[in-house]
Amino acid sequence: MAELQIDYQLVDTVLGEKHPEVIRLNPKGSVPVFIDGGSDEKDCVIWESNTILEYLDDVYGPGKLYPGSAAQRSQQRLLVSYSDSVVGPALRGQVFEKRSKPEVEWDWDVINTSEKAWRNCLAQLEEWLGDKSYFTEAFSAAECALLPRFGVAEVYGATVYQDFPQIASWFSEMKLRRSYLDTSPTSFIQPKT
Ligand SMILES: N[C@@H](CCC(=O)N[C@@H](CS)C(=O)NCC(=O)O)C(=O)O
Repeated sequence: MAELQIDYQLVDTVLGEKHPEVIRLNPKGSVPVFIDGGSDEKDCVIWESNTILEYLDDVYGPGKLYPGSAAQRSQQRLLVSYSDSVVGPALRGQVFEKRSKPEVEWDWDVINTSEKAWRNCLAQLEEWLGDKSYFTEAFSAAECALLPRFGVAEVYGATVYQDFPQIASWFSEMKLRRSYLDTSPTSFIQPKT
């Protein structure tokens, strides 16, 4: 939404507690849940991030999040799916471990397993990116899906740069985008003591 410069209202959920509206609106109980109240019909409620991206592109920026040919758009959809089903789960172990316990109690086996899975993702992404500035010909939903993962990786101390020069240069460029500056996480969520 920041990328498309759409006004939006964020409703935060408390870590570890399901917001009653999330339970009511989403049978999976996951976030994000997106509500577009500006539609002519009734409110549009969407609860999968890939479907949210496609809806935003359809309604607010035709071709801005999914630009290019059918082949390019299919690559963008594959990258969004990879971000959701492989990259997110790879990082989850270390993020959940670090935010749920004080540092002295961290289980380094969990963190190291997650770090290894994340580095495998970085190696795969490095190959797909090659020497391009974006994963496909232009900035797209692929960047929108992947960049928040990198923001989270960075604040939780996962590898972001080492050994992956193409990804390092892509990320340092992407970090300058207004939408990234406005939405990226700036601090690690501390466990409750
Ligand atoms: N495929 C879903 C994944 C969403 C997801 O895993 N959300 C996590 C937070 S990042 C969540 O809601 N976890 C809490 C839960 O599932 O109870 C999407 O893309 O929206």
